[in-house]
Amino acid sequence: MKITAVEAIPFAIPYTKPLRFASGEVHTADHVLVRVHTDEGLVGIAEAPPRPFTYGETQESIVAVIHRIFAPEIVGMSALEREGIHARLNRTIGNPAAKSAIDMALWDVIGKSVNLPVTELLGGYADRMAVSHMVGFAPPEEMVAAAERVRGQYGITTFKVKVGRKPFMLDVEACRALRRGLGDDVELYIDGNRGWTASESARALRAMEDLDLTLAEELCPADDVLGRRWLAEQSRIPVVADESATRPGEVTRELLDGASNAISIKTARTGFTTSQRILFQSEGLGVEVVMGNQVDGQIGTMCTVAFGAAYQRTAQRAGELSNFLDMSDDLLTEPLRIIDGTLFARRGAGLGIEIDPDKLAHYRQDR
Ligand code: MUC
Ligand code: MG
Repeated sequence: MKITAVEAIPFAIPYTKPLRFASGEVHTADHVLVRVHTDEGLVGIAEAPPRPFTYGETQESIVAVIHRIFAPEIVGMSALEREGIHARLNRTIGNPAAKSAIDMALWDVIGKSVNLPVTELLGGYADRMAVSHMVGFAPPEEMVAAAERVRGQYGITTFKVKVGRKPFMLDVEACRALRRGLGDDVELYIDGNRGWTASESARALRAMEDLDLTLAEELCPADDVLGRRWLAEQSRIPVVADESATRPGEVTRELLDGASNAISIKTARTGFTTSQRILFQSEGLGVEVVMGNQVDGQIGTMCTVAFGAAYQRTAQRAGELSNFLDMSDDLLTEPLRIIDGTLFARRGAGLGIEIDPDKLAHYRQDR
């Protein structure tokens, strides 16, 4: 099954409700649809969401690196040669979203070729995940109203609250309002996107000790090596590495430095192949993992749930699978549905999703 072409199609779909967090804002899903074609006529799909504030990639850079470097390197190879393909892609440093979309499109094509769902090929542990919803920056009453709406409409009861504003008491008050408004039955955890210093983070965690938060993600800068260790030592809840642990080597460094003791896995930046490595590494070292979200659209969200449902360690806690709810539209023929706080992986071959040609024609940016 030879790869005959790799397409990278830029598209743009506006958000109805932009997401605001300490390292940036997302108003439009300026993503790239990646399609890998094979000589058997099968086409694998995935999407690459550029996040310049974290990885330096832009929509233009993703299209360019795929068309100019990655496609010429892998056309002619077998779609099953994933290790060889990664060796070629990794001759170019960086570009994690572009590489990951190619990887996941290859898994989609492999699933289609054997008529099996990717989630079963990966691990087949479960067929669904509980959903965690991200609550972005806004005045506290709006954050509570947004969470209540999502709980009422979709049955979601786990919320990741964006923090990292200054003064940190703004976020302490927002978290307090969320706990008061939503009650004790919801799970709340926080993500600072590196917005605070280590000492602000320590003070904020102390000020929120009575709120029963379950996780604290990426509160201070990744390069504050000793500050992070100092913070993790005194934190009473697991400290999750997200932007600071985007590759297996960084995961090892974060954990052995004592800077974090849980890992966020995002298929948008490590695809399925490297996400497996990070998952097994975390499992071997005995740390918790969370399925994160890179503000993915519906294609990326289906990739996250296909991976997260496949393994016990990823399926056992709610995955971040709901950012697409704030988009005005998407590209799929059959939209994703979150019901009773749960999202199912699809039972069809590969990822089980199809692109609607009319929607793609409408939203693509290259014609
Ligand atoms: C997160 O977990 O940080 C915001 C930007 C991004 O790349 O991911 C999100 C959520
Ligand atoms: Mg994060």
